[in-house]
Amino acid sequence: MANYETILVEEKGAVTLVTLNRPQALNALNSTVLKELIDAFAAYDADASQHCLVLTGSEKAFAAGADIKEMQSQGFADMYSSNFFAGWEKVTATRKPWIAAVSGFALGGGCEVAMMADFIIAGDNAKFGQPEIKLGVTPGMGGSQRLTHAIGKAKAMEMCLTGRMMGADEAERSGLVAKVVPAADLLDEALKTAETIAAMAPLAALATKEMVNATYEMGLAQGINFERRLFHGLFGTEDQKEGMAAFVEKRPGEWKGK
Ligand code: CO8
Repeated sequence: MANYETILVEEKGAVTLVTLNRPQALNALNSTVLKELIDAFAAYDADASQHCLVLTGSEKAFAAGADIKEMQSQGFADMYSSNFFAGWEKVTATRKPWIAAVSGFALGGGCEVAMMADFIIAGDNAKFGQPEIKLGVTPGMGGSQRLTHAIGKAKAMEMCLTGRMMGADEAERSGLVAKVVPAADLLDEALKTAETIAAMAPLAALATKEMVNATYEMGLAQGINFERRLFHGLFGTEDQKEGMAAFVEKRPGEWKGK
């Protein structure tokens, strides 16, 4: 397993656990973190033994944002010519499922990375926010779009314009997180959920992710057609035969990923 400077990567059975590990900066996302996450996520996607990934931080902070100290001196030309933050699209291109397990602060880029996950499980101490306006900028890693899709315009606009933080209960009520668990149980709960997903037919998991994400890009009729085509396609797999035979024979399915 690769040796990283700012993240820890462990394999727990079929689940990859990635932990952001810059405690001195509350896991602020600098270019090293991005580079290492791109590498770790690509390795996960390519590893046939791994079927779900959990991304987490520390108890105090999932991530307190993009690294302000790294951005501070940059000008427009630096940002524009390097297409700053475009690398995150490589993380969102991950085809296999992954979960963000959020404890403590998920602010700015931290909230945005959590929202890149397929879903978020939050500790009851989680705090989400897009405080960039307080720094004289705006969300820059998808926050204005993903937060609005997740919680609707009124709340997203209020969050982005005031920079206020949203607690875990409000985040669950608003549809930002899938579930809230006691902070002390967060990692166990997230790993348990990841194991459940990892035990499913791998091709069906890929297709599920692809079709749910298509909602963001397609109208209803086109999206339903897309879903149906993927559904039809799964009838060409051995796992569909196995899954339906296993149901009829009242036994668990044994997946081949074929
Ligand atoms: N970047 C760099 N360092 C940070 C960051 C950050 N985002 N957040 C915290 N740190 C550092 C602090 O500077 C401090 O370091 P030091 O001890 O060397 O001074 C250390 O982490 C601990 O932080 P605090 O002492 O501040 O801890 P507190 O418990 O007092 O406060 C907070 C915790 C409330 C989370 C506070 O740290 C905070 O407000 N952090 C900044 C939150 C923020 O504004 N995030 C948004 C950043 S901007 C962004 O994510 C996207 C920008 C989009 C730009 C688009 C460009 C294309």
